[in-house]
Amino acid sequence: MFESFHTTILNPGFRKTNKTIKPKPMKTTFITGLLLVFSLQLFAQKDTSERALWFTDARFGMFIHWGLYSGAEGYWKGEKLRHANDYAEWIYYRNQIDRDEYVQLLDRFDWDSIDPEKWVILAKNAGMKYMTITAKHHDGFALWDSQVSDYDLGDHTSPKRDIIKEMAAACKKHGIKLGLYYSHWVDWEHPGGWDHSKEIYNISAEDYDKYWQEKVIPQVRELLSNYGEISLIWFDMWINHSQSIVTKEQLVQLKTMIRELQPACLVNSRLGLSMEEDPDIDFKTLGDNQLGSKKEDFPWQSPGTVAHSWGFHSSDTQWKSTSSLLKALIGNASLNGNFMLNIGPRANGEVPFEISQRLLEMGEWLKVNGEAVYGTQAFDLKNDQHDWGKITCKQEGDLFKLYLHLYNWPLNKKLYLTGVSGNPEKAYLLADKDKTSLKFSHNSVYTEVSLPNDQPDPYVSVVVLEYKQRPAAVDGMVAKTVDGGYSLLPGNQSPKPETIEIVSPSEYETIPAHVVVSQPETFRWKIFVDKAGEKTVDASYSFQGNDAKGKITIRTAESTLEQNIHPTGLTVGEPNENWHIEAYKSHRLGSIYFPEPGLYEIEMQLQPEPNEPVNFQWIWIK
Ligand code: FHN
Repeated sequence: MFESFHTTILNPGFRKTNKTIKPKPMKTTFITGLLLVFSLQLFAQKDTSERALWFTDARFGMFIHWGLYSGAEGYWKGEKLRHANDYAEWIYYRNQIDRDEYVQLLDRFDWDSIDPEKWVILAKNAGMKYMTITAKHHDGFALWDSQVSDYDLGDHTSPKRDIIKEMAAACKKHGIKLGLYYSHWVDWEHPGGWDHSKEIYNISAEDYDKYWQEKVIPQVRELLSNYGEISLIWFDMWINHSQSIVTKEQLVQLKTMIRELQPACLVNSRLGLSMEEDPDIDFKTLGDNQLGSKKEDFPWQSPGTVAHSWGFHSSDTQWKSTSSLLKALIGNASLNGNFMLNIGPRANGEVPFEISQRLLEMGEWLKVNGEAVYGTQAFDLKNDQHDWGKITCKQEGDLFKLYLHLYNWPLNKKLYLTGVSGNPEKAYLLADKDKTSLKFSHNSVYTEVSLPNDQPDPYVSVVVLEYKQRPAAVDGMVAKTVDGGYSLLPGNQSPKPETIEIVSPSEYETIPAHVVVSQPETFRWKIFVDKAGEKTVDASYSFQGNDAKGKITIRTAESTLEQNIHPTGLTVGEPNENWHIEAYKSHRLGSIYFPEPGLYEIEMQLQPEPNEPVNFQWIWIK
């Protein structure tokens, strides 16, 4: 028999205001004879400053890499950019271009057709709420009429063009927030700026400070003084200041000036100060194209590209699909994150068709389903809890909504939600303007929704569950999968073991994630069984002994299954390559009868013989 079954119920991430709300008192409930301890805590996106609230609500923004490099399109004097990582905006440095010759790329710009308002309209139609343009990238060339440098658009166009001014006007007209990218650390044109050749030739702190004081500080001052409201300033240093020539004092000087000039302007962590080091940083920027993997309570963002290169590159064909871009946005939103998607327009201002097509498709989807993205929060279930997709949530007055983003329409037209207590009032498809009720049932921590035959949206469809009371996330449940089983893994045990060493997949993932069990060990999981009945139990492992040895035992409150651990031998990892790997095989252990619907604890004991370890992969119950 098992002892009490303790489950922590976490409050989902609904945010109404950014005030701290006191947790409700503990409440105890009995379900099918098992004791549940409900402990409510607030898990909203609470570490968001007042000035960043618009940012966490916006979720989706446009990034624009456009500058002199856009005229090169990845080639200089007939030669392709000298790096396998073809970032077109790096051509100045990679191909060792002369500072003044590089400006001749402006000859390729068609100023009659360049119109930043078109980019703003595209962003709007794509459902983006803000834009960040490269005011100055690493090449040091300013896209505005800068008075502190002659390496700028004002000095090289006639009549003078000022792209930042044009962007600011267009953003204001269309209600889009404007952000500016400014490369502060790296500047290839200024003799005192940092370029990576200085790892060889060095540069004095005095020279670098000269660059800082005569270019960075006055240019950022110009940007924040002459163009109205700048909603964010996006710096781009991908190492910590301690590893670089920039000093913390210089970074703080810059940030202090920004706070004085525009107190509401957000500053990202790529300034070179992490949010841990300086809590005054407004949001964390992850790596390029790096998506979130866990819920955070502070604001964060992934910069992503539609293609591979950030600036336009004529031989770049690595277009990401609309579906993967949309899932990047939804996935990040489901973890309280933002997604800023980059476009690289050409030198005539044109946005490549492959980019605009994808953006407009995302915009179409957001027109119907934007409610499930904008202003939503993460819900406190594990990122990979359900195999059908992701969850976001929102509070509207007294109404609580869960948005279930279905990445794949279930073949049996049933949606299984495991780990949410609270009975929904209503279920409907977000694509259905009439909000026609979908049939659903709810029991304890399990909700099942009956879906129509056809998926209503392209890419992802959203089912809304409405609650009169805040639904709570139940920590540690193994969800029912789309095909009606339970996948019990070393990593989804409950309670979580204090230490567990999961060996990551290796050999091109032909060897799956597993744990090496060398002495008797117990594993525990929690599942919710929605119908009484018998279920089969399989175990997958690799065992390299010569004959059946040791024991694997599965127990529920009512039943026990026991079997020897069988040898699984080797298999061929890659045909014709003499590359042999341990075989992981599934073994039927038997069947277990679940006498009534309810929460069950499953316990597994693995008892290998001394010096004969078994590599355990999973238990499958169905
Ligand atoms: O070097 C830049 C690169 O050109 C591009 O601007 C990206 C955008 O996040 N940032 C740097 C690399 O991380």
